[in-house]
Amino acid sequence: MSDVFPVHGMDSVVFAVGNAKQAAHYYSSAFGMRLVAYKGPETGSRDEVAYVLSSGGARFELRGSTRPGTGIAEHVARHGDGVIDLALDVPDVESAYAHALAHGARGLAEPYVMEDEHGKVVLAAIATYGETRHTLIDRSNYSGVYLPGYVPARPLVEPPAKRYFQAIDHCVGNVELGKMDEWVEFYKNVMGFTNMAEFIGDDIATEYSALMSKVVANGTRKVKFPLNEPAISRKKSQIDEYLEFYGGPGVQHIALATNDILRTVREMRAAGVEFLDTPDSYYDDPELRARIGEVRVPVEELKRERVLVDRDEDGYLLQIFTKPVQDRPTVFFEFIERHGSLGFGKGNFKALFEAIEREQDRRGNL
Ligand code: TYF
Ligand code: FE
Repeated sequence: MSDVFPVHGMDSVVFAVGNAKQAAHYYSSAFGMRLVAYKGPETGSRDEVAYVLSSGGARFELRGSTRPGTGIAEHVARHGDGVIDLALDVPDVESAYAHALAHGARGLAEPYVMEDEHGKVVLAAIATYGETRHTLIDRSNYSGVYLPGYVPARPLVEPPAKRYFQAIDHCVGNVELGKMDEWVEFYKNVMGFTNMAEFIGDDIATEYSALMSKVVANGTRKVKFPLNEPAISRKKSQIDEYLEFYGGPGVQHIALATNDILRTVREMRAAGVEFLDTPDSYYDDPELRARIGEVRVPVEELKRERVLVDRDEDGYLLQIFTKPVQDRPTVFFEFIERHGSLGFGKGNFKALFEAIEREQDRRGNL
């Protein structure tokens, strides 16, 4: 079967932030990321600054502005800190862009080339939910640190002896009530993505989750995009809370793949990162113990770090969620250690959503 929209993987996640200089410090000191590239007034970029950080194959770009009225400043004024771009590494930008537009995508930038002494990069961009975009990028003929216009940069702090995560596992979008299926269709038509088995339907939604969710992925399953919409519920859905505070649809969480979630959580907690709490009863439940069977560490160690565990027919996964990482109750992160399972922690949805709702209550949600 031929892939209509070949994708190698995630290229980077781009954030618009109110203060990129301080955000770069946070992602260095608390997420263990390594600053690799920079642009700003010193390098000829008068209005915008950008810090590019990496951890293994995961790359974040943090963009800020030096003055009012820039695209970044206005995005931050509307949405607070948030994700503006889920950039995709594609082998052929022109054909990907043409395919996307022919199948209903809104173009934001026609294919163009950026060049310097390190070679050339081909880019294009299409719109997705809210004000989020997908830049399509091919840097296979480029050997510079990031893009033309950026200069290499040294780590801001000594990176940890072992990185805390090495890849972007999935990126989740929150869309408006009734729009989830439209966005699922968008990814199917425009990118040739297909549904993954894991979803939260109205049966689960009404019982405890207050959201519905479906997952689309590319053919190799390297790029996975779950999409959430709010469900009618007793209290305000966590998705409605996001939509209200973000000011519309946008990226809800970025899941980062780790090989040692216990160390990652321990060290990140020590650096001041806040994770959602899980009650002791989750770990003491005999049904959970029976369901998960043997995992690589005793359940007591998971309990100590509040790490969740789920098992399906393919294997198991360990996961944990941070609290929102900016002033608004919007974007958060997930850390995930997969051992065979391709799922998203379906068995944890109840415990997870109860933990999220406890946080919503603390923020005064009715
Ligand atoms: O990505 C996922 O599907 C899981 C579960 O609001 C999840 O991480 C789903 C919705 C949500 C928070 C987590
Ligand atoms: Fe997730």
